[in-house]
Amino acid sequence: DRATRHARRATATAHANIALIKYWGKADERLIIPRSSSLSLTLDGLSTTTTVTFGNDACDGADNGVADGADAAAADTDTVAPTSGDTLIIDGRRHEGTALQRVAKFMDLVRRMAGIDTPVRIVSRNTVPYGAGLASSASAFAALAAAGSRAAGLDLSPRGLSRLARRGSGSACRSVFGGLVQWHAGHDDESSYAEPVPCAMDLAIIVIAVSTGQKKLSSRSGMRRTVDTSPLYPAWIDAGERDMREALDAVARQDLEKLGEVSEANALGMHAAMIAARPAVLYWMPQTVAALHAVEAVRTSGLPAWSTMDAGPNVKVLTDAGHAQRVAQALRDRLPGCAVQVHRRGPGVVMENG
Ligand code: 2P0
Repeated sequence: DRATRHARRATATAHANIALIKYWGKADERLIIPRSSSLSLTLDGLSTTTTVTFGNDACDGADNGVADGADAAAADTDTVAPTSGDTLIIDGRRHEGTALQRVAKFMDLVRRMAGIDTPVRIVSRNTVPYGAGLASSASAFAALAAAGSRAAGLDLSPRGLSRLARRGSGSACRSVFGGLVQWHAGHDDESSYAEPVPCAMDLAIIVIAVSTGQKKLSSRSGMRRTVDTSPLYPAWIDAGERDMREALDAVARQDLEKLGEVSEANALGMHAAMIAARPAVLYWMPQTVAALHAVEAVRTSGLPAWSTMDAGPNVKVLTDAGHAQRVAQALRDRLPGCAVQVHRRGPGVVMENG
C-alpha cells in the first residue's frame, strides 16, 4: 500500500544540555521565541536515541532491535485507541494523551515542511544512568527533529535543524550542537536559533541528584507564571543581558572563575524571580539548600565549583574536567545520600548511518 511504499526511516541521537545562562520565559509561546538568549553545555552520558518511521505498518516485524523490543513491551500494555495516527513508544512503553499530542503536533510541522501527511511511528530510548527526573525534553526533541526531518526526506542545515528542534522544546535547539552553545533569542522563527561557541576550556558539569521524583510543575507552566506574575522577572531579564556578555567574555579569556560566578548568579537570580511569582514557583527542597552550601564549602577549600539549578530541586556544578573527580568526591563526602555524577562535554546530534 501507499504508506508502506513511501515509508522512510531515520535514527538520531542527541544529548542533554545544562544552561549556564538560563532560558526562562517566552516572548512568543507558539513559535517558542525566548525573552533572552542563553548559553549551555551539551553533556555526555545523558542521551536520547530516536527512530522515526513514516507509514505505521512499515516497521512491524522490522529489522530494528529497538523497535522489536518496544513492540513486545507495547503489546503487553493495555492501551486505548490513539487520538492521532501516530505511535509513540518511549523506553519500551507506549504513550498516549498529552505526550503523544505534543509529539504529533511537532511531527505536523515536519509533515507540513515536507509536504506529506503520512502517520509516523516514533521509538525512543533514553540513557539515564541514575534514577528518573533528570531526563530532558532537550535531548528528546533534538533527536526527534533530526530523525523526523531526515525520515521525511528533508535535508536541513544545522541551523535549520536547531530552529525546528526549538519548536518542540526551547532548550532542544541547543542540543543540536555539542560543547558550549549559544541560543540567540532573536525576534522571529528565522532569527531564533543556536550555534556553537568556541571554548578552549574543558568544562564539566557535576549533577547532584537531590530528588529524582516527577516535578510538580512543568517548565512550560512555571515560566509562564513567572513572566506573568513575578515582580522580579524584569530585573532578571535586564541582568541577563549583561550576564551573557560577561560569560562570553570569560569564555574567550578562559576565565573559569568569572564564568562560574556569573553562571551561579544567573541561575540563583532566575530562582529568585521564580520564587517571587504568585503563587511561588518553588522547586527547592531542604537538600537543595544543603547542596548549595556544600558547593560553596568545596569552593572555599580551593577547588573550582559553582552551582546552577534548573526547573527542579537538583543542583548542578560547573567545574573543569581536570578538577571534576576531586570536586565530585568532596561533594560526596559532604552530601551522603545524594548521587553525584560527573559529565563532560558531549557531542551534537548524530545520525545513524551518516
Ligand atoms: C534552560 N530550562 O535554559 C532552562 C533553565 C529550565 C530552567 O530550558 O517550554 O523544557 O519546552 O520551551 O525547554 C526548560 O525549558 O521549555 C529549560 P519549553 P524547556 O535550560
